[in-house]
Amino acid sequence: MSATDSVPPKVLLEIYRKALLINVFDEKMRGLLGSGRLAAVYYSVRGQEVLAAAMGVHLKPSDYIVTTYRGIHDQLAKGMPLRELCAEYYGKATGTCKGKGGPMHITYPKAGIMVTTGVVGSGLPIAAGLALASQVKKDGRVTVCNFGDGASNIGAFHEALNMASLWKLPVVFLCQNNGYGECTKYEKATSVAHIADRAAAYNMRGVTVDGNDAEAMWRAAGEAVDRARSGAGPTLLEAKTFRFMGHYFGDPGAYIPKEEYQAALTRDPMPRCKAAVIASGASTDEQLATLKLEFAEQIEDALKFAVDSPPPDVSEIETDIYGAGARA
Ligand SMILES: Cc1ncc(C[n+]2csc(CCOP(=O)(O)OP(=O)(O)O)c2C)c(N)n1
Ligand SMILES: [Mg+2]
Repeated sequence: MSATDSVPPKVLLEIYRKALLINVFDEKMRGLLGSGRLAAVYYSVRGQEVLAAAMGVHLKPSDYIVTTYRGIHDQLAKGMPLRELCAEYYGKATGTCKGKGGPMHITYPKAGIMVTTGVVGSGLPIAAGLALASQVKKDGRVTVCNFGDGASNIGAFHEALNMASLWKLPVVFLCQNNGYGECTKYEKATSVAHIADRAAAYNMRGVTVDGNDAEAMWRAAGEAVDRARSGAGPTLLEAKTFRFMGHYFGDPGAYIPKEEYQAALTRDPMPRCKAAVIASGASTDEQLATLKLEFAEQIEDALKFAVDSPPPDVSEIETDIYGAGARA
């Protein structure tokens, strides 16, 4: 992968497929929450679909990801099965964590989804640890650590980047800079214009990219993953993006100036990516509309599976919660 490579039409379509699944899933979740059919905490990924998809196409099933509460885009792009994902949201025994983790802790090692955490910044040292394990075991895996712009102000970010750089760990730190940490605008909380500028402090490669541009994101993600896999060390990759739905489900986002929101809408990655796919000749408007219906059906199936599944048995209350011997 080099900085001048252009995305093959088939790959562009694969990116859009992943992004569309994420987009349809996100919309469905918001519908369920709004109508009271699901009671859960939910952090919409609307606006961040394409960057996750463009990273996802570079990853092997055996590669690892770490993500946050705002993580369904990263999880679905990595290959999370819909049924287990939905079941975990409903707290059912068939969920990714047997219904005991919930939305904030989606973890599915079978697809390399190693940790989802609600503690801001806490994923970075864990990702460095996973990458260190891969380096020691020489298993060829790459770890991608997803986090927000706000997380880059947490101490753990700096500790993890320092170690990862020093030890040339096979990890990509993907900062999804959506312009806000909760209700606080980026500029009010962060001292640098670009998060990627912070890489210099750790002698690390830092790259800023338009995360809403499928091709640019695909290229930057590919370069970072290739470098990590080849032993050239980590990258701090900053994808500039925007979240359209507020911090949590129910947040009206009144602190976002109207003009800023309108300007962001003109850069919405979904229509941009769709137009690029159609222009590339890889698909048509009609085919993509059919695909959307197929995804909606798959999601309905997964939701039915979740609703019909049993809750965890009370006898399981301490199973998988404490380490062996922790209660002895
Ligand atoms: C250590 C810690 N401090 C504060 C919080 C409360 N909190 C939850 S999300 C959030 C904002 C994080 O913003 P960012 O990293 O930009 O991620 P985004 O939500 O925009 O994806 C904060 C402060 C937390 N969960 N953990
Ligand atoms: Mg943010």
